[in-house]
Amino acid sequence: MKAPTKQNLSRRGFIGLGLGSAASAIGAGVLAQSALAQTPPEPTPMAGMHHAGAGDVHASMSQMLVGTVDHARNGFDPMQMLVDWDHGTITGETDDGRPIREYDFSAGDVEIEIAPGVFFPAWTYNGRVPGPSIRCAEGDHLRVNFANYGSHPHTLHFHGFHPAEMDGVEGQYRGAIAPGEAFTYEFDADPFGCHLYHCHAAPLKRHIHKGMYGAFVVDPPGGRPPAREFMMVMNAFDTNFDSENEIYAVNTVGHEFMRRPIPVKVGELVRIYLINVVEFDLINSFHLHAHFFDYYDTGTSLQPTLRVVDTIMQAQGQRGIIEFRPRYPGRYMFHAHVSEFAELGWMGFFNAVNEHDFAGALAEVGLDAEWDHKSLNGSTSK
Ligand SMILES: [Cu+2]
Repeated sequence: MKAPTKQNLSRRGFIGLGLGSAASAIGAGVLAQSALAQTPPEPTPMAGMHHAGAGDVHASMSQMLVGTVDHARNGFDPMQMLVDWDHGTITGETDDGRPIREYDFSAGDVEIEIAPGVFFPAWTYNGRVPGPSIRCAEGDHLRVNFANYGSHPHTLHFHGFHPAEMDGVEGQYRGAIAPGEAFTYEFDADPFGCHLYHCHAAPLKRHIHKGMYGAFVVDPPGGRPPAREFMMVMNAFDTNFDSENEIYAVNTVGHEFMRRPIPVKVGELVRIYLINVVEFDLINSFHLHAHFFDYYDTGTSLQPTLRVVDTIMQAQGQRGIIEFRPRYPGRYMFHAHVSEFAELGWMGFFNAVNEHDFAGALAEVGLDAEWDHKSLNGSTSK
């Protein structure tokens, strides 16, 4: 076996790890020590971006963060993250005939742009924040190959039923996976619902707020009714490390959906898998303008747990499914019903249009038919 070189363990190397060739190099379970060569980025100074200076920020942005974020440089786009489910690769079958779904995860240190001109030294899964949006069907057998290319020990802790050995908690069983090491987590996807995974290394709040989390959606047998589906992780960033957040968002980039409203069609069912991972603040919330929705707490039931509401709240780690139908054409805000979060980035628009205007609404925000297709075909239940 060819040993990994320093070059293929670079940032691009670890992002690409899931895509084949490099994966075979970790079969032995230990990565070359050159993985340790990565140096963590220095914290970026954030003049004026702390709470005390928030008034200045607001004055300069008149309710909105000004400018645009370079998604190509980041390597991910919040708009694509709404629909880019990772279904893994079916690599076989269990003895009792269930699919074995395999996923590749690599941890690494990456600087990301979380608002126009605001950079954050993140710890990532597969080079992105949030990490890949895992999607599968209830009962699938999952194999999650995890390799740590980062500068700190990390784990993968999935919410769901599984044996203790697969719980991904530092100090327990296999525990934290050290830099340069690898481990495969293996368990059944159960129960169906809207779940999450995150790192469970100490100190937990630091590992989570640095960006180590993502969606874990398990489809029920038979699936849910057809809908346009979006994955939204409510997150936030403490850019000056004072244990308070300076930027709030859905899918990492503050006010992205203010700049680029999310296209939806009048009358269609819209389903949002909503997950709150915000550290340091006790409660987050989701409010939709001019509509009411049904809410399925944790998504573990096919019956709504709340009907006809326009605001829900989630503690950290809480999540659920929102369903609504746009009634009239127009732009409708959605945001945290905590004004501070909304002003610091957690606010966006849906752009509800009639069928004949939909292609235009897509083009306006740089989207195409592929995005439309993905938003309607994310489910793994057939
Ligand atoms: Cu970690």
